[in-house]
Amino acid sequence: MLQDQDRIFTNLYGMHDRTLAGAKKRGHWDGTAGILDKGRDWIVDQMKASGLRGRGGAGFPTGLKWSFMPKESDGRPAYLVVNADESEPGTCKDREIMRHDPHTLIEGCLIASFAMQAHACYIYIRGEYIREREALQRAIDEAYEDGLIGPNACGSGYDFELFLHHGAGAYICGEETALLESLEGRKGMPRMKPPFPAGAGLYGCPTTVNNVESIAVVPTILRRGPEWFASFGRQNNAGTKLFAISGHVNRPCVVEEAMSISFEELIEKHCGGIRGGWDNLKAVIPGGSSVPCVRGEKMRDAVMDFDYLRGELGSGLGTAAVIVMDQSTDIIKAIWRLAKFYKHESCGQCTPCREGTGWMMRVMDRLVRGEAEVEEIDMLFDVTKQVEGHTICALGDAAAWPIQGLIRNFRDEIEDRIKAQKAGRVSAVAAE
Ligand code: L3W
Ligand code: SF4
Repeated sequence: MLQDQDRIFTNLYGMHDRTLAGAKKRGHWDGTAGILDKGRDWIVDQMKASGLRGRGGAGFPTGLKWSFMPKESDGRPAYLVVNADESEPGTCKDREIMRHDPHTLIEGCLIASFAMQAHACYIYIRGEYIREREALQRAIDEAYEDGLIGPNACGSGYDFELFLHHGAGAYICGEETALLESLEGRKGMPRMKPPFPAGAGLYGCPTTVNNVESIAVVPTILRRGPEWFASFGRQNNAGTKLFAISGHVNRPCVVEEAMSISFEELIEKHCGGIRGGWDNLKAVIPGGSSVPCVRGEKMRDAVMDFDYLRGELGSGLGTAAVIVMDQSTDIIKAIWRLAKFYKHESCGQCTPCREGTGWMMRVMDRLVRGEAEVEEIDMLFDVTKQVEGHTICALGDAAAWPIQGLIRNFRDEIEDRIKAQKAGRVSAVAAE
């Protein structure tokens, strides 16, 4: 288990003063100009050596992403955009950073922007996060007043502007190119990739989009060294990580832990165990709503990292939003609810997603009631395969994978419900 002295987010629970004075007492903004003095190549190399993989869901190596930015300016400005549009169901980790440790994020924005020679950075925050944007804006104002950001940031000679932009409630704006469209004032619709944002991003200029947590850990990695960060977790899954644990545990929480901790240890140490005990565990979605659910008995010994959850369990770490469901859960209805969510949030610009999410939701609707034919289970699986990989952005995959996980892991339960319905034994499991 991670020791207290190894935590990056020391104010995760809001126990300490979140103002600039409090942040400085905890070591933030200490020697920032000295870090910038070491140069952009040094910073990028340190980030590569740390092994940090993006914390927004995809796990793309952060240092490598930064290295895609042009070395020499071709006259276009470069931008850093921080994705704070945290909307993945079950996910509320970035919210805690912005509420309680905003200066960690702001300092990270300066250092990361400098490493990519971006003189402007935009934080795009989820529209519903009203208290968080107030807390963050206060902290940004404090940093400006103290000369930490703005012209000659931290006395480094580097000019740096930081802007907070509010989203308006669309999940799709968390997709990086839809976010850029929205930031430019247009409807949030994903762009085709390539070009990736590093080639043509905000206003057609070189841009890096990173998740809040990815940026907020940067100052500590550079102060304590990449070896320190890489000493947590298994190879290729380095670092400490925020886990947001919700559902049927005794104490839901957001906690920082070492990557690759076992699921059992995570739940026992921080959540007081599964509600009703381990025998009562039915299913877990280990990485936010976009990854497939896993049967409870396979999760107990699971290693909570990118490679294990994908390679061994066919699921994923995603945003590390761990949704725990006990035996009282109607798992078909739970996944139906996600299908409804993705249908609602599809931007509609590509046919497999626009039509497929509707199809999937309507079949799920019948499965919840047990009113389908058993053959429709395979048909639904086929539809998910028609959507997966055939869309402009990852929302199509995200809509398909939970249903695939349901069919792979709980086919028996779906069939039982259909049989029970035919025998007139289904209680009213209304899909409202
Ligand atoms: C340059 C290349 N850049 C990839 C960059 C790319 C992006 C990053 C990852 O989806 C996932 C999704 C959700 N040259 C590059 C390159 N990049 N190849 O690397 O890219 P990608 O395409 O693997 O993923 P993505 O489009 O970023 C993110 C899943 O996360 N998810 C949902 C997340 C929701 C939140 C939230 O609410 N905060 O994060 C959870 O699992 O389904 O699969 O920057 O440009 N050759
Ligand atoms: Fe829009 Fe869905 Fe296509 Fe993404 S996959 S661009 S959300 S229609």
